[in-house]
Amino acid sequence: MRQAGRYLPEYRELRAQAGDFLTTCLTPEMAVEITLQPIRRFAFDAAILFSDILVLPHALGQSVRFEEGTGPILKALTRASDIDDLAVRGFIDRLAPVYEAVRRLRADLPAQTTLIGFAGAPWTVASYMIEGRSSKDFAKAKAWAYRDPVSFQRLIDLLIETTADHLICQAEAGAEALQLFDSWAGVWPEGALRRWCLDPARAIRERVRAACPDVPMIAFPRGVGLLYETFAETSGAEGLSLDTTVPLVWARDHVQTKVTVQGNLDPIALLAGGEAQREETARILDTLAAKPFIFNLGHGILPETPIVHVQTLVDHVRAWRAPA
Ligand code: 1CP
Repeated sequence: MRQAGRYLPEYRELRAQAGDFLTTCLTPEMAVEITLQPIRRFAFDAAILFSDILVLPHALGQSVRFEEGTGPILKALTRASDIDDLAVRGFIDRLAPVYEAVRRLRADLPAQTTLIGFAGAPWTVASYMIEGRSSKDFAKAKAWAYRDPVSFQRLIDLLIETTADHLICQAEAGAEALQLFDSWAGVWPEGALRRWCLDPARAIRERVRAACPDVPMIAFPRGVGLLYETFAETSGAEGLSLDTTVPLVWARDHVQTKVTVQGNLDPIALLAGGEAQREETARILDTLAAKPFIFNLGHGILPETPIVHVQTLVDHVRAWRAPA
């Protein structure tokens, strides 16, 4: 969950010297260095590659840039024929620096530190491709899917294929686990959620398994509520990343019985620190840590988070022991 980033002074320093954000992602030396920064400080059990979900639309020929303070800006797809203009042929070559960073990281990381590769899930990536930026209501992307599901399916299918290839290349370069981020899955009603989020996750899982049978996958269908259980049953993912809103006792009884779970500390509890952080962390550990479980946040760490809160969290989790 974004363990690198602006809450670390060494990250801010490197970014201030580096070029634009996308170039930083696509320069192996920098991607490697930023990935290692939080590991040096906290010795987490796993390192997540520093990259972004939007390197894929960039590699497909769409104009993508990141603006300070605003976030990503893309040249939005506005009609079905824009999908046909995407440059699928050769897209993987344009992502070669990502795989080079993975290879170097696997060589540089301590052997016990798991390296996680990742990609955005088709719906979340499609939402940026159609909205052109972060959105509150996803009206353009959702309306496209409702009005013209045939062309929307074409975009999702293209993203299933290219995302699976992108993940397979990361695994072949040395990623030992893969995470699929569907950060905006929670905006759909049930039927659409199954079609645009669950089915694509399963399709990607199957493609990746066929190429790399031993590499586990963690899905993050953020905000899907009760459908977390359905994801556990049918997505094929070995792990599910629980968002902050998922009730833990329910998750223990309905999700953790089927897959490994990770989560779901509120990033704002970590930002606030103190008693709230301590209580929330203890509640998660006491409810979930007796079965296959990875301690994590429910969403990305916020730039204003004090580093000392992260260290306190790491110490708390490492000191936890199952009740005798
Ligand atoms: O630990 C890490 O840094 C891992 C690398 C990582 C990951 C897994 C980054 C670097 N981005 C992501 C995934 C990502 N990118 C997601 C899915 C996870 C999530 O929901 O957080 C999404 C939606 C994006 C798109 C994105 N990238 C946005 C828009 C978010 C929104 O609200 O619409 C933004 C602002 C970024 C920039 C970005 N990517 C990564 C970092 C560290 C940053 C911040 C850049 C900076 O402040 O310098």
